[in-house]
Amino acid sequence: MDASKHTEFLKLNTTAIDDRFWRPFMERVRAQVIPYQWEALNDRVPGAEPSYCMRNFKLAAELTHPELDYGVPLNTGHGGLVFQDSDLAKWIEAAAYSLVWRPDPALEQTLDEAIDIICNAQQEDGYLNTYYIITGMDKRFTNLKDNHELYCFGHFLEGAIAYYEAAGKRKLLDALSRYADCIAAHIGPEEGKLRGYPGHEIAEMALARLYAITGDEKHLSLARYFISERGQEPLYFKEETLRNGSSDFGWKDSFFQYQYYQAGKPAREQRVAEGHAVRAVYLYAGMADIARLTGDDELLEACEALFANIAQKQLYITGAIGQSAYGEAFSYDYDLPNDTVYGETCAAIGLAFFARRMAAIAPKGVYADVLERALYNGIISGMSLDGRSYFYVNPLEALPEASLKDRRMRHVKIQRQKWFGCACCPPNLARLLSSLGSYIHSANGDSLYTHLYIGGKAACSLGGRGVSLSMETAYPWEGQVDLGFAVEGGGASFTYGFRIPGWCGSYALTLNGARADCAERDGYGLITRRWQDGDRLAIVFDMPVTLVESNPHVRDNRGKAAVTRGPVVYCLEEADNGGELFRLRLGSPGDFAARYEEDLLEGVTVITCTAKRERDWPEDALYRPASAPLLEDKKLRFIPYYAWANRTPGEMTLWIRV
Ligand code: FUB
Ligand code: ZN
Repeated sequence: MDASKHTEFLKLNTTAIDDRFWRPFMERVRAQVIPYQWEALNDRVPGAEPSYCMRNFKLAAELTHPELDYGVPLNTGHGGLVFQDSDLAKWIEAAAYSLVWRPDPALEQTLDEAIDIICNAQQEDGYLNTYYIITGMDKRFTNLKDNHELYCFGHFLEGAIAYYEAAGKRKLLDALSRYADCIAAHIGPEEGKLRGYPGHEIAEMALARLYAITGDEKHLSLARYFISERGQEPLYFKEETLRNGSSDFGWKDSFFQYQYYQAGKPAREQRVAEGHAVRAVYLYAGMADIARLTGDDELLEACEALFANIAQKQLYITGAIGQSAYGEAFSYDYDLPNDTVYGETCAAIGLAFFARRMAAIAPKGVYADVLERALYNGIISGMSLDGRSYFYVNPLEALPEASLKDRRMRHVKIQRQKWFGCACCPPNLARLLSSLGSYIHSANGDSLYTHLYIGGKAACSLGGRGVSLSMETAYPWEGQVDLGFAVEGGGASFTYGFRIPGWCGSYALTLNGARADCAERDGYGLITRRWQDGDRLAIVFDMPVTLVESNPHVRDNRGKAAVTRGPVVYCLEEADNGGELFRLRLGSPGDFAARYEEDLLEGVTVITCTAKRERDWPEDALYRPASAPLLEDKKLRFIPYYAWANRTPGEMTLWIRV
């Protein structure tokens, strides 16, 4: 591994987003989503399924400290799912990031009060999980496979780190460090401990982040242990299941036995993404962290292979992953059905975590290309444009009647939902969007890379000098990016690398008003020079409408194309184009026109063209001898995929016959 190429993404507090496209999303999260989710966590949303989340913590605190009275009767049980705690953890994380973006003393006070309650629930030995505190501590750590204890720990640790970094307050971080010690006292390779690991990964990447703060080897080694032990024989999950009285999972040879948990093989031997998609990409992100921190080449090789498997064989054009509703899981290479797809919002978010970590290890365009694809399409499709409703499943083709009447399509909704019994996606979206500033640039002292084109400012140290970079752009609607360099002391020598998006066929560079050239490596344009204070670099990426086809192995897309422009993937909706979208046929890309419409869907570039539509048959038959179809002209209006289902509910399709 070439550690000299490693970079660190610039942290949230050294970047400031000021971007026409992203600011409304972040503002929605700050002004709508975070307050709404706080109400949901407190069971104060009329008509929504109760979350029980804060109630569980209050009850756990009362049970831990009998002198406390939060008004929850002691004889009530734990409410909601076994991993309900994670919803609060994600909310804390999102709220913390949003404080960096917009300080808010009232929100900070709400956080402090919630943290007091959480810490009051903590046990003497550091343990902190409301499900077991309420239902019986004797059962803790007995079902690591399914009961999400280490998952909730991981999410809480991420939340605690975010709040520490945002507000400089350590209370929750200290509580979680104690919880990490408690876990390490029970689980690990040493004699007398459980040789377990998380049934749902995330603790690995959270511990890597904790290690970055504490520098304490024990945090790194717990994370590394979790990764190294996974899938080793004797298989912990099998032994645990037998101990719990089930006969080897009940379903011998079933998919759920090992692969679902990415435990079919040791992590370093894994090459194909499999099992529950969110679990999988969270694991791979953690593996990438540990590979980077420990210089573990074997682990890196596994990460590279897993990333390539996803990007080349199991990735939807929208950045969605997890083809199968059964197990919310990966299925197999080139299986990319558009209507029955699962494509959980959390899975696309997890893929962004993985891609960002791989881009930090080695700036290669393929990583940030995937990050960008997921961000502009299959991630933000998860939230309505008013920030009040969410998709859990993100189909690429939707038919209202099928969602209503076909059981195989029951998971596919054509309207976003207000909340979910299993509400993993909305707070995940909130934490990603409010931390977007930390996905844009990475640096390593003598190089600065821009991975995403998002307007705003960033600061770091390069060539021994403080450098601040400003970026102005109307991306993703326009391909022009204007960069301004402010360099302390007048100048500094360093390499500036900008990603040449995979979708871009040609681009032009201007440095201080004069045409410029650059070296190209691994999908980045590189300019090494002595940068002067006030230097300006302009990049113009050509952004034509492009018809994209998929690899011939992808059976569901044969004879079809998707319309894209820049990083944005487009779709057709019934609201613009009428129903039975499957009857349409596209013409050549030359027919397409792109136009920005300020008043549509909060401002989007739409694409129009004249296509063909199959006419009705004169006869009332289901079949007839094949003949040349009768076609009529049909004007089409494409909208960005992420913005679908924000108007009258109806059909949607992304892949269209050509
Ligand atoms: O199991 C916790 C979360 O709930 C997963 O990440 C999601 O896929 C959902 O199943
Ligand atoms: Zn989810």
